[in-house]
Amino acid sequence: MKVLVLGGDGFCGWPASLHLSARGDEVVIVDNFSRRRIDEELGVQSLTPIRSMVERRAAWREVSGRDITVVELDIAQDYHGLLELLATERPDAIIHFAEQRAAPYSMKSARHKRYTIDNNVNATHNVLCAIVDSGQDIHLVHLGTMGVYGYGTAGMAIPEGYLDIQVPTDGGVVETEILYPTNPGSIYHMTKVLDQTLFAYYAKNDELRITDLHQGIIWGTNTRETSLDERLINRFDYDGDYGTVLNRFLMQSAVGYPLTVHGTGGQTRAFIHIQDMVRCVEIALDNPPTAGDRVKIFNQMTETHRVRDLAQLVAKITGACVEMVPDPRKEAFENDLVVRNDNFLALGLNPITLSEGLLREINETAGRYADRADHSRIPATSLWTRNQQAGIPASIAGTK
Ligand code: NAD
Ligand code: USQ
Repeated sequence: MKVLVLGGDGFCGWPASLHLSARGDEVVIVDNFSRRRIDEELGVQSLTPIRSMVERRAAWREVSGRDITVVELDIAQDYHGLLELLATERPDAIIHFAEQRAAPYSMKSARHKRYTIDNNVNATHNVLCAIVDSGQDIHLVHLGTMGVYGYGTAGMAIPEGYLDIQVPTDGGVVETEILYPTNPGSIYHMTKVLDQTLFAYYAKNDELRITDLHQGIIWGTNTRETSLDERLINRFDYDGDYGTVLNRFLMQSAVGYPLTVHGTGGQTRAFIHIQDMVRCVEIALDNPPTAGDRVKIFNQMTETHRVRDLAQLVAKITGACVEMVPDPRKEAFENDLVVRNDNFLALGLNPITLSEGLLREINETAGRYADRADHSRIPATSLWTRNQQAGIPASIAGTK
């Protein structure tokens, strides 16, 4: 199958591209390298020494004997470039990873909010519009987020996208189905809610074949393919804007920084290992909806955990100390989260669990590159409102 991987230089896109190339798919990476420019803007680099795309591609050719095409293109801004690319490449499927994906970055300032909305919503709409304009029957697989649902469950397990409801009418109770009500917790998460509406519209009006993967927080760094050669190594974000919670805890334990639990640490979130992410993308590609179907939604997660429990688990394995810090986000102090993920399990996903993988991640990645860490970039300082405070540990600020 020929696959365009939009955002193929990123944390998820790079390992997904290699995984698909390894199984024999023809892969075309499309990226504007904005994520590497954001590293410069924030003055921080991936903990792992990621190589340029030129080196990555050459290394993959050397290691696997397979080639990946790379196209530099801004899919949010260059609609005609995207349309031309579809005409020349004629892909069977597009995987869309190309969005600004950090909630804290999206809340930094008015400029960051506007950039995130502009980039993400335009990117998604351009892709949908170009598929229709091209006249081709291309399956679109999009990486969405568990955060579209919010993280409360009203006592029920969160279904995969759709909620069965009963509506009282004059003629009696009518049974119907709606998209699960949305409750985004940041400007970034809101862009994924807007994406959902774009998908529903294009599936209905143009009968596009669309799969939306509501993904939880990824943990881990490397996959089978990115581990084959150090030049293929994946990025590892640890800074207060892009680092996600479990990878931050792994890195903090490796560099001797207190594990920064925001607020009470009562937030429960959904998680998935990066190797399972690439497997899920493969499964989604191989099981497309039929033209005219509603958007196919999968919850792409394998476990749920409370943040303070994760911190305790990492502390137990490594001896790190846990520190409660102010929560820079406006979010629930405590929430429970139960999620259905039957679709992927039924299609053959065999999840990697935290208990199997944590120690390996610490030894192979966080510990190995610990000397590349800039400690000043660790605390989360982007505030959701003026009433929040930066998540700086008191022991580091010197106030304890
Ligand atoms: P990332 O920032 O590492 O990768 C995104 C890539 O897209 C980058 O290489 C960036 O340069 C590119 N890009 C952004 N805007 C673009 C544009 N307009 N044109 C072309 N390229 C553009 O992010 P990631 O962690 O790989 O996430 C990929 C997707 O998965 C995102 O949509 C994100 O919302 C979703 N997701 C990620 C996680 C996670 O934990 N990392 C969890 C759930 C969902
Ligand atoms: N948290 C801490 N300490 C930290 C970092 C985070 O307690 O040092 C807390 C946060 O306050 C939050 C939770 O951990 O309650 C999760 O934060 P996160 O940064 O790991 O995850 P989030 O901001 O939700 O975003 C990440 C990805 C995003 C993806 C989302 C999936 O960056 O692209 O969409 O996970 S989900 O969370 O399921 O919506």
